[in-house]
Amino acid sequence: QGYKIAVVGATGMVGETILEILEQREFPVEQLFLLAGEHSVGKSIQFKEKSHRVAAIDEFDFSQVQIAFFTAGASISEEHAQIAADQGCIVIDNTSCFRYEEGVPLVIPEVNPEHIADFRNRGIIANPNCSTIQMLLALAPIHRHASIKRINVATYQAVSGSGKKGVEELAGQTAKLLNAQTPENKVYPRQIAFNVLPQIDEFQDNGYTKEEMKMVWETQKILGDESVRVNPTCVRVPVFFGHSEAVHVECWDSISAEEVKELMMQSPGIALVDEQADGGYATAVSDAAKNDDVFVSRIREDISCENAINMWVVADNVRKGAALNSVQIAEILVQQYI
Ligand code: 2RA
Repeated sequence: QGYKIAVVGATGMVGETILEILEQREFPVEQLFLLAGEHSVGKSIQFKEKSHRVAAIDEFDFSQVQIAFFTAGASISEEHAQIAADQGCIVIDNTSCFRYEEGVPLVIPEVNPEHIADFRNRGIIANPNCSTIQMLLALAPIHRHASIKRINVATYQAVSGSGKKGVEELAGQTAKLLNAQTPENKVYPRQIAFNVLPQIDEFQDNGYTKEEMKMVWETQKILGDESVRVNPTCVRVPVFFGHSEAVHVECWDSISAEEVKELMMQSPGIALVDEQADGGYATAVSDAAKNDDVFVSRIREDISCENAINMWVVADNVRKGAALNSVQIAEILVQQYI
């Protein structure tokens, strides 16, 4: 049996990767509808060796499909996603539009697949933010084993998190600087080439950025535990693909580095790369980019605090951080619900 699928935002980086992953994982697509905002209408995209024309979302009747992936930005989701769900399809939304709404499940398939059943409330399932997904893939087994009290995390996030325009800005600025020209900042408020920016998304009233608060709100919702405290600093780095995170986790119960390594080895979706030797750890470029796993390295007990562990977590932000996670949600939907 095949399914009728729509991809909204098909020409963006995440949309393109969703199509690539649907094909790679042989998702049973019977019919595919590619949709986008006005600027991309009429473009042609290949899927399974067939060319598909991108159509306008405004004219689309979503009752023709069973699943619609939304990945065209929060304003498009705000305008169209609930209408699409009301027309009868299940929306898997990749934006921040519905993540914090009650009744909308926020799902990482390896962590809280049981929440998918709540799609029945609104017809919408939200995909978490990339930096939360990779962190919780590594931390959920620890939470189940030793009950997490507090998470301290610093992220090192790739420019592909801002889509194609982020990648173009880093490439363009790098080329200009290497040719002794002055770069322009269009996407980021400061130069990103050869630099590190302690700001992702807009500032909130409490002095944190929205990207940082996403890690707080989403962790508590996905783990179903508002007592877990999260203290994040989110940083943009001049890396094209792959977010890295230095994670420090403090637990209520005792936990050792050996136990964490054992948990990581048993957990689906995680690759443990942890040799105490030069280069014996995962990095964005050499391990995470273009891979599906979340890589965990540098697991060690905190020498300054009881029941606490430090670790390094790296993943492809466009794949597991967005497209793959959405496709995995769709796989569970078709296997168990529709
Ligand atoms: C970023 N979190 O890396 C975003 C992408 N969703 O900018």
